[in-house]
Amino acid sequence: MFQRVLIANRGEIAARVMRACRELGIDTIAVHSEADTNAPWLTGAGRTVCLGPASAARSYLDADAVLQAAEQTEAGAIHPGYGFLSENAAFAARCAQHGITFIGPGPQAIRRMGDKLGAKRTMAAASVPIIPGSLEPLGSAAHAADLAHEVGYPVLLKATAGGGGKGMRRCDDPSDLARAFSEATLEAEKAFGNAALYLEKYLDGGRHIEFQVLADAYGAVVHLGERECSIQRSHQKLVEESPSPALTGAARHDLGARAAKAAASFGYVNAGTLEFLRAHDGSMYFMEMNTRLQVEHPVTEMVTGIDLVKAQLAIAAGEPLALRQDGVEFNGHAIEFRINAEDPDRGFRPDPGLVTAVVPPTVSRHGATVRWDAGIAPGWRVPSHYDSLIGKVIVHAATRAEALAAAKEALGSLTVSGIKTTIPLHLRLLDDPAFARGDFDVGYLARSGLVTQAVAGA
Ligand code: MV4
Repeated sequence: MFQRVLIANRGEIAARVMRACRELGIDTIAVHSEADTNAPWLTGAGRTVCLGPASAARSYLDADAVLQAAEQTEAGAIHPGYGFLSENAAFAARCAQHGITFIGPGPQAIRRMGDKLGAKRTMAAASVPIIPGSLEPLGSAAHAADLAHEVGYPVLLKATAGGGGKGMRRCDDPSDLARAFSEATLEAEKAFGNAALYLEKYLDGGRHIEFQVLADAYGAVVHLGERECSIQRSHQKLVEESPSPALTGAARHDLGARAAKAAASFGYVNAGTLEFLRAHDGSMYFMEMNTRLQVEHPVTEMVTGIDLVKAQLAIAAGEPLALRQDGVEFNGHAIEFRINAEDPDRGFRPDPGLVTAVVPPTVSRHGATVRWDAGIAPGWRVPSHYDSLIGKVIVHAATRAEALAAAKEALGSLTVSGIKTTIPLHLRLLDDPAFARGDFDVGYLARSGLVTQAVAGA
C-alpha cells in the first residue's frame, strides 16, 4: 500500500478520500487554491500545498502544479476525485512518467471511453446493448439525414468528444436537421476542440440507471449493482438511490454481469461506471462510461458495505480484488441528496457565501442510518469559483419506504445557515406522490412543478 497519497481535489470529496487514507494508515497531502486556504477539509491532511490562484485552471486543473506538489512532498500516488483532472488521459500518462501512481484507470482506457463513439463500439463488441444510431462520426448533414431516416425521428445529435449532456441537439423532423447539424458542429468544436458528431434515435421518457464496476490489475471484475439517477435538472443529478425502483433482481444480475464483462474486455482497471438509459419499454441501452469515482458512490457503499475509495487505493497499489461476484451482497436501500449552495427557487442560481451554522443530519428510526459527507463548517465562506456541491446526505434503511421516511427526518434535522441550499427542494420532493411511488424519468423534475425554471440572465 502507498505510504503517502496526494489528493488533487477539494470539498466533500477531498474529505472523503482523506478519511479512507486515514483509516488505512496512509499519510495525506491536500492541495488547494488560494480561495481554499482556510477550507475546513484541509485540517484532516498531513500536509497542505497551495497550488495557485482561485481560478481552477491555475490550481486544481494545473497538471504541472499538481505534479510538482506530488514530487516535492514525495507522494507515491495521486487520487484525483471526480471532475478536475480525474478523466484527463494526458495527466494520467504524466503521472506514470513521473513514477507516481494515478489512482484510476490507465490513460488508454480513459481515452477510449472519452471518445463516446469508441465507447459505444467497445460496448457493442462486448454484447452490451447500445442506442440505435451511427457508429462512425457523421460526415455531413446529408449523411445525418440518411441515418435519421433509417432509425426514425426524433433523433439526437451528440458530440463524440462530449458527454454529460454537453453539446446535444434533438431533432424532431428532417426540416430541423441541417440547422441542428451545423449548430451542434460549431458547439462541439468550441467546447471540446473536436467537431465530430454522431446520431442516435431519441428515446423519450427514459431513466438514467448506472452500474458500478470494480476491476483489478489482473483481469478480475465485479459489479456492485446499479444507481438510479433520474432525479436531475440540466444534467445535474440531485438525488441518487440504489437499488433502482425500476429494475428487477434478474435485470440487475444480467446487466451487471454484462457491464463487468465489458469492462474486462478492454482491460479496464479500477472503479468505473457504465451509464444506461432505460427506455419506456424497459430495455436498457449503454450511453457512456465514467472512468472515475462518482459523486453518488456512497449509495453503492451503503448497500454493499464495500468502501469504494479503499478499493480504489488497493487496486492502484496492485492488490488483487478481495471479493468475487458471488460474495457481493445487496442489503436494503440507500438514497443520496445533494446539498448545493444554490437557490432552488431562483433557477438554482449559485448562492456562495458565509456559512454561519451547520447542524449535521440525524435519524432516530429503528434500522435506519445516515451519513453526512461534507466540506463545510461554520465560519467558512463557500467560494464562488467552483461547483456548488457542499455536502451529501445519504440515508440507508431496510426498504425504500423506510429510507424515504428516514430521509425526511434527516433532511428536516440538517441545518445549513447563511446560504441558500437545495434542502427545501428535497423536502418537497419527499412529499411528492410520484417520487414516493418511484414513478419518474429524467424529465420528471422539470415537469413536476417542484422547481421554477431558470430566470433569464440570472
Ligand atoms: C439520450 C437521451 C435520449 N435518447 N440519448 C443526456 C446526458 C448524456 N449522458 C446522454 N443524455 C441523454 N441521451 C438518446 N438517444 C436522453 C438523454 C438525457 C438524459 C440522460 C441521462 C440523464 C438525464 C438526461 C436528461 C435529458 C436527456
